[in-house]
This record gives sequence, structure tokens and C-alpha cells, in this order.
Amino acid sequence: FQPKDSRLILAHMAVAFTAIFLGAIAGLLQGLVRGGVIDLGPVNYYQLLTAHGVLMALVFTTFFIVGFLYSGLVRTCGGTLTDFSRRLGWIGFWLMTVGTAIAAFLIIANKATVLYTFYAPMKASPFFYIGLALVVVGSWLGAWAVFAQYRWWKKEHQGKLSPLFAFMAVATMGLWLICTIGVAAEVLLQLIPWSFGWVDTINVALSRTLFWYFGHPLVYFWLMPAYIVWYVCIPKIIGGKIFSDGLARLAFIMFLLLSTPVGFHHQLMEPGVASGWKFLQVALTFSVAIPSLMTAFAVLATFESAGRARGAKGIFGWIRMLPWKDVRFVAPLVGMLTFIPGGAGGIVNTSYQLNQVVHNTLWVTGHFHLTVGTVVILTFFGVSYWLIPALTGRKLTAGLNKLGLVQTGLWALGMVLMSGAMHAVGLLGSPRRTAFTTYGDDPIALGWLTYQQVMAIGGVFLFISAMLMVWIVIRLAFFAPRTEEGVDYPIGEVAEEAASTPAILERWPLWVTVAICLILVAYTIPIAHMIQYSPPGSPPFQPY
Ligand code: HAS
Repeated sequence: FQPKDSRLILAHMAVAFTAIFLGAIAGLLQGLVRGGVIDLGPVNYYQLLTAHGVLMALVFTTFFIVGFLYSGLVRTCGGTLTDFSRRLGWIGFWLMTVGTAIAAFLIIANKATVLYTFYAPMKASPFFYIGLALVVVGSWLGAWAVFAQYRWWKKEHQGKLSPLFAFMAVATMGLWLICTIGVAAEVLLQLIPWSFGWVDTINVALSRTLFWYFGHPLVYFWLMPAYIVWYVCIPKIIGGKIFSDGLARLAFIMFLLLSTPVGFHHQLMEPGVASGWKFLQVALTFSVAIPSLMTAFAVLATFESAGRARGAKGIFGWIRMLPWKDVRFVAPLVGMLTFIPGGAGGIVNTSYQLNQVVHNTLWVTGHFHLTVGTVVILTFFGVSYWLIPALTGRKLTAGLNKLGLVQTGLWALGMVLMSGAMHAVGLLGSPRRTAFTTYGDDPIALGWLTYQQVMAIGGVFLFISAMLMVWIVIRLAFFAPRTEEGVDYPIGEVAEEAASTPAILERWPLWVTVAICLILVAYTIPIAHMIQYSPPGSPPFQPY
């Protein structure tokens, strides 16, 4: 990497890991306050929960993803960012950083205790929403930087299929642009005017709908970069080949099409949406599981063919050939394995009737700690073990690799305990996002306590693992021995027999048009109903 590119990417990583550090502290504290173990006086449970959710789920992911996508574009599209992309990248970075700082300050000041989902009727300081708007606009510039680099490469290589990494980066950022329009509309047209007091009431159903229009594709914005790692980087790390370039691209196009018109599966218990529209979006949700199933198939096929190419025998002999001592492989692998129960839980969530059992219980918290909190985050941690050395020219020593394996193991153990207990106690009816003091001495709640203790023990393992990760990142960035050999940035090659990809997969205007049509079908009439039949509006609930 040229230093000017490294600096930009490392700046993103620095904010991302600062967010992990602070977010993990907030996570531990909110667990202890919720469990009634400590009392932090004026610092309340909801405030800590907001800090934890915003820092981990919104700040860490966005900064990491933008930085990671730049790195892959440098590696696969020309060796360096164009001046234009780099300049856009820096402006985007500063807008996101300033926005994050404003939002974080207001959460600390207890002026934005509205949880990471921040829809009405909970109301924050208007400046919190302005901070969030800056983060979104900054990320749009990041998306533009990605598109510009991709277009530059396409111009230089007329008629050629783009590198798989770049194609996937464009699909990810395309999805991001489409879905952030919802949250931008909610923030600009509803939340800011309402929080400044320019209007007295707010259409709550619309606010939640615009949020979830954004909130579900958001989870695929987290997942797709993890899939980039599984499809493109892992084959190289295990010494194999990408199973099928065409299948990988098709999966990403399916995410682009199907990720957005599904937000109602978060609102299945809401009265303001007619059941026909919920049914449609549930059907689309089942469809968006298909590219994940395709990914499971492709990744397993890559593993198996890599093992067989090295002489593995028998049905499962290839499993032994995988690099079990390499943290760059093991951390994402634990993420993949976690997606088997995590994805199954998602299917449960979206099954209309089952959603009535799990909605607003700790089951859902368990679900997303498996998905974003393990599948995605462990894959990103796995990336950090080679990306930071590649950027700083330092070496992942055998000692740090071993420590990485310990860190991954602690995360897996912590998550099995915490998320397992969350799923179980959720089925017993324990609500999510509710402070201990509200109902802690109720006889029913007493039955939940053992699970909550298990959750707390799991949380402690996770906290230790997060701190270990931050420490390893600092070592990799500043103290690990320098290497002259250059650090491998793993980009896999496509298996020869699977290299013929239909060019139609790269016709972006076509896919974006289909995506917009699906969104219009799924959302136009229900949103029109929400506006037409909305009650005069709800008063705000001001939690501070
Ligand atoms: Fe979800 C709620 C449905 C996936 C995140 N989800 C959430 C929330 C978050 C979240 C954050 O329908 C909470 C939001 C809030 O605060 O209220 N989710 C789904 C469905 C999927 C799904 C159908 N979710 C995710 C992913 C997330 C994520 C991914 C983050 C990254 N989710 C829901 C629903 C709700 C919900 C409802 C609302 C619940 C409520 O009532 O509030 C699907 O995309 C899942 C498909 C996945 C699969 C698994 C494929 C398996 C793979 C691994 C293969 C393993 C290999 C390893 C290859 C079908 C790819 C083998 C190796 C060897 C060596 C053998």
C-alpha cells in the first residue's frame, strides 16, 4: 500500500476500534446495571444501551466497512486510489467522524437516550440527529469514492469484467445508497423538525417504517463485506480457489434486489400495516435467505475442493486439510458456523406466527448478537489480523496469531453462553430493553435470573475478548516487528472451469431499476395509507 492510501484506511480503522473499545465498556456496564449488580446513579441503563448499540452496531461497522472496501479496491483496481477517490474518502471520513463525535457527546450528556434504532416517539436533541445525518452524508461520499474508483478501472479496462472484490464493493455501496434514503427522509423530514419544536407531533408509524426501510438492508450492509471475505479472501488463505465467480456475483445482485423491500418483518406486530403487505414482505424475506444459502454452498465447495486438491480422502477428509492454526481463517470460520443457528433464528423471526412469540423478547437480542455480533464481527476481526499488518508493513507474529486464536475462542465461548441464554430466556418471555428495576422482584422474573447470570458470565468473556482484540490491533499497528517481505493481502483466484460469468450481472442500471420497482411495490400503498389515515400525530416521549 502507498502511504497515502494506508493513512486513509488506517484512519477508518482507528475510529472503528475506538468505537469497539468504548462500546464494549458500555456493553459490560449496561449488562451489570440491567442485572441490578451495580448502580451508576445518574447514568442509566437506557443511556448505556444506546451508547453500546450506536458504537458497536453503527459506528464500528460503518467505519470498518468503508475502510476495508477502500483497501480491496486499492488491491484489485489499480494499486492505488485515484486522487479524486482519495479526496472524497477524506472528506467523507471527517464528516462521519465529526457526526459521530456530536452523537456520542449527546449520548454521554443523556440528551439522546433513544437506543440505536432512534425512531419516534422517543425524542433526542436535534443535534443528535444532525450528527447522524453527517455520518450518513459522509458515508455517501465514501460510496461515491468506491464508485469512482470502479469506474476509473472500467474505463482503463474497456469491455472487461470487473474484479470480483470491486463488483461486490459496488453492490454493497449501491445497497447502502438505496437504503439510507429511508433514514435520511426520516431524520430530515420528521425527526429534526419535530425535535427543534417546529412541529408538535410526529407520525410514529411512518417514522418506524422509514427506519426499518433502512434498518433491514443495514444488516446486509454489514453482512455483504463479510461475504466478500468469505468469497474472495478465504479461498486464498486456505490455499484454494473461488468456487464460482458467477454464483458469487449473482448472490450479491440478489442482495441488492431483495434486501430493502422486507422492513415490515420488524413491524409484524404493528397495527398500522395491513396483513397483506406484511405477507408480501415476509415472502420477500424468505427470498433474501436464498443468497445466504448459496453462499453456504459455495463456501463449503471451496473448502472441499481445496482439501481434495491437496489429496484429501473420504467424505470429510478435506476438513482436516483446513488451516486450523491460522487465526485469519479460524476467526471468520467461527463466524460462518455461527450463522447456521443465527440464520435459522432469522427464519424463525420472520415466520409471522412465531414472531408473535419472540418479538420484543431477549430472543431477538440473542439473534443479533449471533449475526452482527459474531458472524460479521469475527469476520472483521479475522480481516484485521492481515489488513493492519498489510497497511503498516508489520508482521502477524506466531505469538500474536496464538493470542488471536485465544481471542476468537473467548468470543465464541462468551457468545455461546450469552446469546444461548438470551434465546432461551426470550422464549420464557423475558423482554429486551427493559431495566432490572422495573420488574426484578416479580415472581415470573425471578425464573429468568439464572439465565441472566449466564448472560452476565458470557458478557464478561466477550468483554475480555474485545479488550484483547483492541490490544492486538494496537500491537499490530505500532509494535509488531516490521517485515521487508510485504504482507499478503489475500485475493483468491477463480477456479478455471467456473470462470465464465454472464455479463448481464454487471448491468447496474438494470438491477437498480428492478430494485426500485420492488421497493415501490412493497412500500407505496402502505406508506400512502400511513399518511392518509394517520391519527393527528403522537406526542413525544422524552426519556430524559
Ligand atoms: Fe435478523 C431482527 C430476520 C439475518 C441482524 N436481525 C434483527 C435485528 C438485527 C438483525 C440487528 O424477520 C434486531 C433489530 C432490532 O434492534 O430490533 N434476519 C432475519 C432473517 C435473516 C436475518 C430472515 N439479521 C440477519 C443478519 C443480521 C441480522 C445477517 C446482521 C448481520 N431479523 C429477522 C427478523 C427480525 C430480525 C424478522 C425482527 C425480529 C423482531 O420481531 O423484532 C436471514 O438473512 C438469515 C439467512 C441466513 C441463513 C444462514 C446461512 C448460513 C451460512 C453459514 C454456512 C456455514 C459454513 C461453514 C459454510 C439461511 C451462510 C461450514 C464449515 C465447515 C468446516 C463445516
